[in-house]
Amino acid sequence: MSNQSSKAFIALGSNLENPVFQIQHAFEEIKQIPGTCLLCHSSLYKTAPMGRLDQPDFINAVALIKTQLAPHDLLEALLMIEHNHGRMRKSLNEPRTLDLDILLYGELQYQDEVLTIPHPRMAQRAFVLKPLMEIAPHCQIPGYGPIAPLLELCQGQQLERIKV
Ligand code: PH2
Ligand code: MG
Ligand code: MG
Repeated sequence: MSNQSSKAFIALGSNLENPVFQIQHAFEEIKQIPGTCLLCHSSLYKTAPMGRLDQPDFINAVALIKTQLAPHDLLEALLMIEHNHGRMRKSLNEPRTLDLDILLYGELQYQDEVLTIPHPRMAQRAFVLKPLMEIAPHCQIPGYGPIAPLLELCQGQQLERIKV
């Protein structure tokens, strides 16, 4: 753990076993990650599935954290939370109790076998960009630029902010 901290954005998604509860519980668990504080999170959004369409709607949100963990240590902590939520991995894009993805980590651009930052599909997904817009409207995605015009290009994607 470093004594410097970085800001990072995390995407949360769930479409199994009371998704609203899964996401709210995940916020609490993110607060418990060592060397990490949850600065804020977006509202919850009900979103139509992308990729594989024959699955339930998702609940999605985005969180902003400040962390002393390096990206791979943060990833490990997030995978542990997914595991605690009973996440099973049988096939790609299957329904899930909880998905936690690192979207951005400071200004970092990085890629290896397990981790790509910025998240490689975030710039095309309204279910990421809309909650991100809510908490960080002026945020820029390294390599892509500001998020508002990217969100404009996602017009057809259905999502609805929910009150809980
Ligand atoms: N996650 C995916 C694939 N498709 N669709 C929605 N609406 N929300 C998601 O979180 C999501 C998805 C793979 O991680
Ligand atoms: Mg994902
Ligand atoms: Mg994931």
